[in-house]
Amino acid sequence: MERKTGLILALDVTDRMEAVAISEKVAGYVDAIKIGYPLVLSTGMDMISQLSKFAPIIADFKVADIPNTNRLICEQVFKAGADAVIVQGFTGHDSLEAAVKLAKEQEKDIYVVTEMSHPGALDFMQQVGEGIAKMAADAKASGVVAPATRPERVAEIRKIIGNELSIISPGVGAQGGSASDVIKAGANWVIVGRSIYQAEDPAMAAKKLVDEMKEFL
Ligand code: NUP
Repeated sequence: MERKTGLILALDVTDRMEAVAISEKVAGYVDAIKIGYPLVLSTGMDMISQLSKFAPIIADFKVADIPNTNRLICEQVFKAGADAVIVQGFTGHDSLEAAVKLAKEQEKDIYVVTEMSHPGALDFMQQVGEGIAKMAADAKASGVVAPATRPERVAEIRKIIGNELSIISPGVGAQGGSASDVIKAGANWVIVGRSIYQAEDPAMAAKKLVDEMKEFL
């Protein structure tokens, strides 16, 4: 994924026409569009190829299975036209390696969730976040997903993974995180959903975020 703006749209709407309309409006401000279960379950997998004409597509399916099933899932998602898949890291090295191997064969990307951005991530996930980050680096994943709600954790994770891997970071806006703060802490991209797609003017909301991050990229 090429970094031009540092912004990834999280398109968690459930209506096909709305998804296309928002993508059209913000395409000039985003480096990728992240879609997940809300949109794909309501509209179908062909939504991926339909939106891929606006920007590269990151499929946020948080894949979390045994190696063989991880590989089978990623195969289908890439076949549908996605450029990247988000997988969970807590399933361990072999599950991750199966996804990364397939992605490399197809010149696609795998992003690994280290610890999530919501408060409940402190219950279990945070304790293993650093180990997952190290595993993602060892497996040569393209990058990790780390929380904009905790820029200090993003800075920690950056130290562990070095500069080979990217950090894509959700939690800006609706979840309370700041785009410029997390970019300063070491994220390469922010992932933003509601603050853009629920805004009266999504293009303006996206532009504001891009302008805010510009000097720190
Ligand atoms: O830790 C994570 N936090 C998170 O919010 C990992 C994610 N993949 N996400 C996703 O990012 C979440 O599912 C949603 O699609 C997006 C954030 O959306 P919003 O809070 O900006 O609306």
